[in-house]
Amino acid sequence: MNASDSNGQQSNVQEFDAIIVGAGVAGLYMLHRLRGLGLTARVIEAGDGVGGTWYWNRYPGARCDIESLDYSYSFSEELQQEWTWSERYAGQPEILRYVNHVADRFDLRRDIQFETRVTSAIFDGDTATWLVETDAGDRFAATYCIMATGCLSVPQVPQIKGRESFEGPHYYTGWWPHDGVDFTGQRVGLIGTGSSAIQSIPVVAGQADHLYVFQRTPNYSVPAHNGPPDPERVQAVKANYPEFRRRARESRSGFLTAPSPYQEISALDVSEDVRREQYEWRWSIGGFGFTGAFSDLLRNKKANETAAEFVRERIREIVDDPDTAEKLIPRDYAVGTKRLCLDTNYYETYNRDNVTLVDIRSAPIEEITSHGLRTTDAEYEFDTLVFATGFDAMTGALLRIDIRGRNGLGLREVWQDGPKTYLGISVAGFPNLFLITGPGSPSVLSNMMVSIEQHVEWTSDCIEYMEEHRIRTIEATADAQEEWVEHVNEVGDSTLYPQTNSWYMGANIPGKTRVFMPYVGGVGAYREKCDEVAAEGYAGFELESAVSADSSQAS
Ligand code: NA7
Repeated sequence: MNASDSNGQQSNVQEFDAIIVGAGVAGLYMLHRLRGLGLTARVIEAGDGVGGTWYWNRYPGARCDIESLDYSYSFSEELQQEWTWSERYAGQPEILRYVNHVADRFDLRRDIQFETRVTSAIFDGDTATWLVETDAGDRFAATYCIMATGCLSVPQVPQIKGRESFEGPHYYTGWWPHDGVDFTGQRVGLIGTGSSAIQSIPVVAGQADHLYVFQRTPNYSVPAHNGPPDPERVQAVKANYPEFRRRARESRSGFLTAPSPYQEISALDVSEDVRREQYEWRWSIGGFGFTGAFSDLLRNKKANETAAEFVRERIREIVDDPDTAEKLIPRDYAVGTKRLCLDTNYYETYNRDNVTLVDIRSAPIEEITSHGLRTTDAEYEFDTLVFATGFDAMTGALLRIDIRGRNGLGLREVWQDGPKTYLGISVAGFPNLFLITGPGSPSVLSNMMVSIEQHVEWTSDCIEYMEEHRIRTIEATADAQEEWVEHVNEVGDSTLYPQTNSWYMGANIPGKTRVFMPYVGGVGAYREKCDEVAAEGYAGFELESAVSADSSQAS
C-alpha cells in the first residue's frame, strides 16, 4: 500500500498482521502458529537461510549440549515420529538439516525475507501499529511485532589492541564460514575457553600443525559421552512422546536427567562416600545432570565445592602435565554458575604434543600483532586466529535494533540499567511487542526448544485472544513488571549464579550492566505462572479494546 511517512512523503509500506524478527527455531514456529490463526506474517532474517544459532555457528565440533530427543520440536506428532537423530547430542549440520526440513515440511519459506536486517521497530500510538524498517530500505506496518532474535546471536568482538593488524585469516566461532575451514598444516591461535572453544579445540587440534589456546578463565566441563542414540530409548520415547514432552515441560530445566534418590537432599547431608558415588555415576552418564546430583549444588557454596573438587580431581587425572592441569582448573567460581560445558576429549586434547595452553589471566594479551600475539610474558606466532569469545547475550540482539514504544520511548534507554520485562515476554511501554525467550524468562537456563515453544504458544494464544475479543493493544503494566523483576531477582539471589562473572550476568561485555538476566525459578513453575496470567484474562497487562478506541476516535 502507499502511505505517508512523518514528512508527508509517499512511501511504500507493506502491511502484515505480524512482523517476526528472526528465522531461527523460534521465528519459524511463530510463523507456523500465526498462519494457523489465519493471520498474515512476514519473517525478516539477516542470514540467507533458516536456523538462527544453527545457521551461524558452524565452527568445527559445534553441537547441541541438550540431547537431540529433547532438543526438537514437539508441536507436530508426525514431525517427531518421522525424524530420526543419528547422535545422542546432534551436531550443528544435522540440526541445521532438521530446521531446514521443518521449514520445507510446513512450507514456511515463502513468508521469510532473507538477507535483510531489521534496523528499527517503532510503535505508532495513534494507529496502534509497529513500523518496522530494514537495512534493505523496506518498511513494514504490523499490529504485532515479535522478536525471535535469539539469546546468543550477537558475537562479541573483543576489544584487544591490534585486533585489526593480524594479517592471516581470522574467524569468529559465531560467524563461521559456510564452506568450513581446513586447518591442516596451520599454526592456529584460539582465544577463549567457553563452550564454543571447548567443542572446537579437540577438532582443530586434530587438524592443525600446532594449536595455541589462550585462556582467561578456565571452565568446568563434564563429558558428553556422545555417540549413537540408544535405540531402545528412542523407541520408548517415540512410543509415548506426549508423556515424554509433558514431563519435560513440567520439569525444572525443560529436559529430564537421570533421577536419583538424592536430588532433594543437600550434598552436605550425606557421607563423602555417597557424594563420590553420585558424582562418579553422573560423570559416567555425562551431561547437565551433574549439577542436579543434590538439591543445593547451585545454592550453597560449600555444597558446590564438593562437586567442583570432584571435577578438579578429574582434570588432574586426565591431563598428563601437572602445570597444564593446574592452569585448566577453575578455582574462583562455583561449578554450574557459568554455563557448564559438555565435551568430547577436551581435557585429553592437552596431552597432545601440538597443543599449548597459554594462561592469559596471569600474563594478559598486550597486543595482537601481524603474525600472532604478544602477552606480557611472551610472543606467539601463528597463521590463523580464531575468536571463540562469546556473545552479547540475551539483550544484544534486541538492543541492536532501535525499538521504540509509546511516545518514542527507546528500549535502549529503558534498559540502560539492565533489562526489565514482565514474564520475559513483554515490556511496559511497548504494546503488542512480544519477546521470545526474553530476559526474565528461563530461556538460556533451560532446554531452549521447550522454552521457545512455550513462549510461541503463549504469544499466539494471546494474539488469538486479542483478535477474538477485539483488543487493540496489550501492554504490561509498570507495577506487574516491577513485581516480576523483583521476583526474578529474589529467586536469582537465592542461588550462587549472581556471585560469578558470566554472560548470564552480562559480565563478559565491557560496560554492560551487571544483572542476572534469566529466570531461575524453573520451567514448570514458570509455565504455570504464564498460564495463570492468561487464564485471568492477562493479569498484569492493560488491554485496550478496539471498540472503545473506535468510538473515542469517532467522537
Ligand atoms: P562464552 O562462554 O562466553 O566464552 C567466551 C570465552 O572467550 C571465555 O573463555 C572468555 O573468557 C573468553 N574471552 C572473551 N573476551 C575475551 C577477551 N577480550 N580476551 C580473552 N578472552 C576473552 O561463549 P561461547 O561461545 O563459548 O559459549 C556461549 C554459549 O553458547 C554457551 O554457554 C552455550 O550455551 C552455547 P572469560 O570467561 O570472559 O574470562
